[in-house]
Amino acid sequence: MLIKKPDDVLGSEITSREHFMNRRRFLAGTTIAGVGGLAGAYLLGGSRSSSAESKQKLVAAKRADFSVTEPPNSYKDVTTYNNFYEFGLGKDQPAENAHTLKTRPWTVRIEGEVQKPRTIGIEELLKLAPLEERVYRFRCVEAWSMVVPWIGYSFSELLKLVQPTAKAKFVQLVTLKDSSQMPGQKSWVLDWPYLEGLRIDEAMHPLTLLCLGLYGEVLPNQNGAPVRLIVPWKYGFKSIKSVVAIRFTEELPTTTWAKQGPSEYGFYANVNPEVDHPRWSQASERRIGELRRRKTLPFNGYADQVAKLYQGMDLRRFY
Ligand SMILES: Nc1nc2c(c(=O)[nH]1)N[C@H]1C(S)=C(S)[C@@H](COP(=O)(O)O)O[C@H]1N2
Ligand SMILES: [Mo]
Repeated sequence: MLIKKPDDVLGSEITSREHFMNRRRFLAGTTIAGVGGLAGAYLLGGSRSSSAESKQKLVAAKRADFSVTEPPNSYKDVTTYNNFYEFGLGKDQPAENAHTLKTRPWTVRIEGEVQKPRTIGIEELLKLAPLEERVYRFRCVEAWSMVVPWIGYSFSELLKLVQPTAKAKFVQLVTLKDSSQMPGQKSWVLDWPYLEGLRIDEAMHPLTLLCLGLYGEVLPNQNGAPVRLIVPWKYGFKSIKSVVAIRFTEELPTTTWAKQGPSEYGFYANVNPEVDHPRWSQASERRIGELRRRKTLPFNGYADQVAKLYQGMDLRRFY
């Protein structure tokens, strides 16, 4: 079952859940009426206006084995409380400002240590593998969290496509750099473009999501349209938005936050309640929409699936 009602659910979350269930019912209906035997994902079309009602819908099969049963945050929470410094530092600024981002046409360059380097368009990415809905916990390094019904497929589908060479030990991802579309890049807040990276085994882990949508539709611009990464056991800053390049490398790649504040933000950034940020505790978190704080879980609750990737590593040193 998708959702179990814990006693600490707030009114806003109950509303969001109804909204979510209605949406799912709507999508299930269109599947039967519209496409019959077409397996996996397809697109319903729709206009490219920024209003929530007219966003391109995505149909995705629920991936229950990869989903938490906690209630998702409301669509409003997920799309108005954001971190996306390319559009300002305030949580409400991405929703206000990200309409200047043009998400069509869009291509992603896949290069470096791969046998088949290539550039792939967003329409092809949307069809590369069946879309799945995965309800993940999402934990920001600033000690707030959400639960989000993302849509996408395992990042490893891309690895199958380009076939990394034996030298590929890491992967670096790069956000668009264009200050005419991303006005925040006019100020030197970060060293643009935003860069992130993973070890190749982390990138291959099935939980690592190439994310193309949320709540039954393509990603809103403020959430990193048209394509981003979601790594649910790591702090949110690893989940890089609006990706234009993916590079396979032999050496550990540069990442924006590790460069910005190496004593505060490590390359691994695994959620770890036992390793505090130098300026605040990571032992607990505020779930957006809730009053009581929750205890933060090791690897954000995904330890059973991912702890083995880090066996023998000192996670205080490799934070
Ligand atoms: N390009 C880019 N990606 C980014 C960020 C950013 O500022 N720029 N912020 C990161 C941080 S700190 C978080 S918590 C998440 C927020 O994702 P959300 O707004 O969809 O919740 O995006 C991450 N990816
Ligand atoms: Mo974050």
